Amino acid sequence: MYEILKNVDPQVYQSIVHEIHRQRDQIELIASENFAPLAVLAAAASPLTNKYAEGYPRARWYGGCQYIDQAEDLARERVIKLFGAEHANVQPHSGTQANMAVLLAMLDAGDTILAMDLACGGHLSHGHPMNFSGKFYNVVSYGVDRKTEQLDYNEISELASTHKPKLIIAGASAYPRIIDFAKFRAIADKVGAYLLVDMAHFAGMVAAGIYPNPVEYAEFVTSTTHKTLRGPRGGFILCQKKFAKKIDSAVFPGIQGGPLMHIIAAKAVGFGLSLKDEFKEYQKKLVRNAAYFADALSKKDFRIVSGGTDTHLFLVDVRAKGLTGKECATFLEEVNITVNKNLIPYDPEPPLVTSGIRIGTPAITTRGMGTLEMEILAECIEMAVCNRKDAGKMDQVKEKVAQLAEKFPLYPEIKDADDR
Ligand code: DSN
Repeated sequence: MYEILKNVDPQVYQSIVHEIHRQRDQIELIASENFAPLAVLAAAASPLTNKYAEGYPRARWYGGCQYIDQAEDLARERVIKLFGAEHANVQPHSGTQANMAVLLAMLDAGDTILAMDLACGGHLSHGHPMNFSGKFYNVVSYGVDRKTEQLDYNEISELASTHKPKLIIAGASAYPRIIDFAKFRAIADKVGAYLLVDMAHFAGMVAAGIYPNPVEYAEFVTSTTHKTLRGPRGGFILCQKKFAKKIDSAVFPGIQGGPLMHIIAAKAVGFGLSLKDEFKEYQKKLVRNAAYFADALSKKDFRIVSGGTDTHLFLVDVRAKGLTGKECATFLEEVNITVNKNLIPYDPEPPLVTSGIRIGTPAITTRGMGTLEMEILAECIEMAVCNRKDAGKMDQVKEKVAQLAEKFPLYPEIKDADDR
């Protein structure tokens, strides 16, 4: 598959081959990652990358767009069908750019937004002071209840009444519970605010009908395509028809130039696959795996933030094991288990240290793992954490992880990556 690259650019070829092997050999527990199907990779690597297509189907600035128009039409039609939306823009290069476009379309600089604090599970583009969203707008943050570690809708309602935001953002990057969109809608209506739901993390579950559909509640819904949705890396926006023009103009020419047509074609392929019954089964399985995994770790005295999960991810407070999140992630990487360190709510540690790790099941479920493997992985994590200074025991965990990786091969069709 990469034979041509091997001859033309052996250095980049090596980097790709090593990364394919890393993905095959490690157990990927980063909640925002997944393994895109080969058909998605094929579209993403196609000559559509060559085409400039500023504008939208049948209204482009360039000639020769008849075939890439078909790809963008397919992506839009499929994502509209998948989520029951009125309008879709599939051009945002990422989730952050999808959010940026909605804020640009609907707000003036200095307007107030109410959004979840990154430190409690929110996202950088929801108003972090170092992000455009925190620099251009007046941001009021909500967190989670200190005791339950879950959203406190009364607090959100009070903050909305006090600060009268023009737009409220619901959605998170590290919140394991189902978000009550009806409550957010009622709060937004009470203060006359727009509601934006960023469903990047749980979009796959929404598509499968096992998580409430934010399209029924919010004027704007943004997402990425590569997390639970298992498409190529990218973003999209869904909105009510009456906002379509504003949103489309905010994406182009507002914040982006030429769309990435190869990625839009790959999004179309991903959305097509998400419409199939197998995808629904996959989503049910990854939620079951996450619940089982969290429970298995909790039985080994790991504290699970908020007591569990309803979704594809959960947070583990690792302080009781005498570790910071950063140390825990490092020890796990030594045995080929990949996680990210993550702040837990009201974390006393700074963001580069943290007291927790975030674990997600999208990628391992794509590899075919089920509840039995969740039990094995929980054992591996406990063994690595408890025996981190014992090289012999760490080798044993590494071996167990290697057996698991071998049992669930990744991209076996990519043959020439075998010579490292
Ligand atoms: N959404 C972030 C994550 O969950 O990893 C990346 O921006």
